[in-house]
Amino acid sequence: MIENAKVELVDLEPKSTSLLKEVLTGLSRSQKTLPPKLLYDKRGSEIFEKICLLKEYYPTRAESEILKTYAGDISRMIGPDALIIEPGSGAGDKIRFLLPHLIEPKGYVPIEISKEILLRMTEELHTEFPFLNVLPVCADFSQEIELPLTVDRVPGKKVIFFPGSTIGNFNPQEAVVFLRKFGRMIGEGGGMLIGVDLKKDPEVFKQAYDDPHGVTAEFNMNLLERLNREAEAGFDLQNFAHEAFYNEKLSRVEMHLVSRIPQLVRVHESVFRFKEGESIHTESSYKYSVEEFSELCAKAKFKIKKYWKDSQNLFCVYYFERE
Ligand code: AVI
Repeated sequence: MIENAKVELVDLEPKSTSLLKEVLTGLSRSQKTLPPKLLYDKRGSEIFEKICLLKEYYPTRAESEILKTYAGDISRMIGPDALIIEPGSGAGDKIRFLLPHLIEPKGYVPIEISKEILLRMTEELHTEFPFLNVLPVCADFSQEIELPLTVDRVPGKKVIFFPGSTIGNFNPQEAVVFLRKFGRMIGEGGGMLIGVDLKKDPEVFKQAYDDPHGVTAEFNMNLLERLNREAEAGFDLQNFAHEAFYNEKLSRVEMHLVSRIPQLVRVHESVFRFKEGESIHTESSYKYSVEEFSELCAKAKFKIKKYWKDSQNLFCVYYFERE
């Protein structure tokens, strides 16, 4: 336990895996890849916040519209006495739409890797919702997390809140494994409120992931700057370009960094050869129809109860219960 003036949080001490090892492994593959989580260093997270404000990046707007419009209905589906658990809560922007509508919630458990962000949002919530029991947990939600006893023993139905279509950044097999982890965390009868992007006209994806303002390009290129700093790499940013497209066959938007020229790039003690046009795959963002996503969740023993779409049918928020 760590004591702060007002806030008491449970620190599960997130372990940092070796960035260099992950980078060398990814760049050694025939299709060079880098783990998407590396996009989110401090600057990457700031650029991502800018992406969320872009007119072209509809998911944030559409999901917020759903949560605002249907907060009452969603809260009735969740029911009374729920303990809401939000893995990767960040600044907790989206839970704020629901908090005033939840029926006598037992508490809110934000799980966040950044202690600084977690402490700040917990203090803000204490001020905005003085009667809400906030139980912050500092942990990396991508790892297996066992809820601390102080949280696990809180009576009431456990409900995962996982907005933002973050589940789309896992491939479908990984997503099932991940959802099963959530299932173990909440137990039988627990709930899951999850926001997921819908399939649509690929041109809409192109605008959202290769925006005309160049913000997404900056987000992707920042990864190379990070490697230059943190992995002793020698990427010349001028020699790479951001690319994003919808892979219809795999139902996913792919982000790549494409080599503009044939070149050799040093990373620590290794050297990697790039042909002209060869790419590093940096992120996939899977898109699902309601039927496909419900089937995926069924593999993790989640049964669909209800779903809500925004007025333009761009995005979907689902409520599931664990069988
Ligand atoms: C965080 N994640 C759900 C975003 C997405 O849409 O896949 C990340 C992102 N990448 C480019 N733009 C936004």
